[in-house]
Amino acid sequence: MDSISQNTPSNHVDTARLGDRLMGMAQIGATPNGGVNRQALSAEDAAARLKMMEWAAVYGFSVTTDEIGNLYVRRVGTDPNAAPIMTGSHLDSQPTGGKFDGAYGVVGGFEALAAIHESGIQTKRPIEVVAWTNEEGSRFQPGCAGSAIFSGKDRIEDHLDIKDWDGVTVREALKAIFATAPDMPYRAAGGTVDGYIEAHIEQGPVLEAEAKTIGVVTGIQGATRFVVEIVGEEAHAGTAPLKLRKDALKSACTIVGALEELMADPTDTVRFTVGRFDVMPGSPNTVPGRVQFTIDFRHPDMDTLKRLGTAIQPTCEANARGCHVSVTQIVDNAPVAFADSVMDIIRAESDTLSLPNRDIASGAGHDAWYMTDLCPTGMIFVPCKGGVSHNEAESATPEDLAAGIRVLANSLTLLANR
Ligand code: HGY
Ligand code: MN
Ligand code: MN
Repeated sequence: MDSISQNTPSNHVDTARLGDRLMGMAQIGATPNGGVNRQALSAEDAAARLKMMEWAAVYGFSVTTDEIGNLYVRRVGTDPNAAPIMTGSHLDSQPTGGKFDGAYGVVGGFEALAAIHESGIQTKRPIEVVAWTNEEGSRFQPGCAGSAIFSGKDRIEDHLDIKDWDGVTVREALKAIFATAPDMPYRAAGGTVDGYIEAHIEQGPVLEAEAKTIGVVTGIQGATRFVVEIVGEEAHAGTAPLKLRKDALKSACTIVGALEELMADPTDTVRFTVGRFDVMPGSPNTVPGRVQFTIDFRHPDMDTLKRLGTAIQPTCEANARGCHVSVTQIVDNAPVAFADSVMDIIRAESDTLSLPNRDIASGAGHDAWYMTDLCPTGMIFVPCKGGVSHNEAESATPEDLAAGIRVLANSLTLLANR
């Protein structure tokens, strides 16, 4: 393994600077409980992108965007025709998100680029840090919009007319984002990439429990998402006899109970979540006529994902209690395995830096899902406190965060000189 012998970029990763930038980013959309709410394509998202542009200008890195608003910060290589090496993650967050989910991969990716720059190493290939649009899928469903369009799995037309919960479309939200940086150069989403590594907090308890600093991520489990709509009949809470009601809420509760039974798993491997549940019209004295809820269902095994996934619709229909039920699948991501060649580099660089590490599978979804279709892809995990994430209490130590970026900086440099 040709590791970097001379002035290695990892020596230029600055723990304090990385921490300051992460805390600076966390100020954008900061919530009173110490988390962030930076919804995709919101004013907060726009402010986060502008901050990336400010940092990029200091180093002379170029910044471009594409039709779905992905943001690319690029350091040129010596070979202008060489396909880039990319790193990155997302700046959008959950409504009660933490400071590090996504932001670590973007701000940390930038720190790696700055460290490579300060080391004076000229890489053959350009290196790009990307902030992917709408990874979380909490405002606009589904998520991973930016990486899915970049990889060609989705077309931009598949996303532009998607509405958020207030009826705003992606198209309208994008227009507002582009207006905040009208002179930003454009490029088409997509193109050849020679390698991708994403740094992310683990969002689980394993690394912390085993006192490992680096997770060499082996892949991501399969994930599916469904939207269930139940239509009954509004009625007067005081007059309508129960036997005549088509109560969408009661039907929804029966359905969710039946789905819980379907998904019961003594090995605790199935991940089944009803995360959003809307009751209409939502008046205390009107029998609910419509309920819409989401199902997020994940599993590492493709057959189980298929078997249980195909049982969702009939289970909903069998428990409709006289209401009309429709089930729409909006995410269907098979499990992915990362490239051995990238995992080997991450592992070797962790060992070179004497960072305790282990292989680990990702339970959470990431933009790296889609990059596996394009190029050798990998991820670097670092521990987070108690494995807590998608929660305002999410936290990680400056030392672990910097260690992950040291491995990233050296790994990107090796890939960019291949
Ligand atoms: O849902 C996920 O796995 C990711 O955090 N958006
Ligand atoms: Mn994330
Ligand atoms: Mn997330």
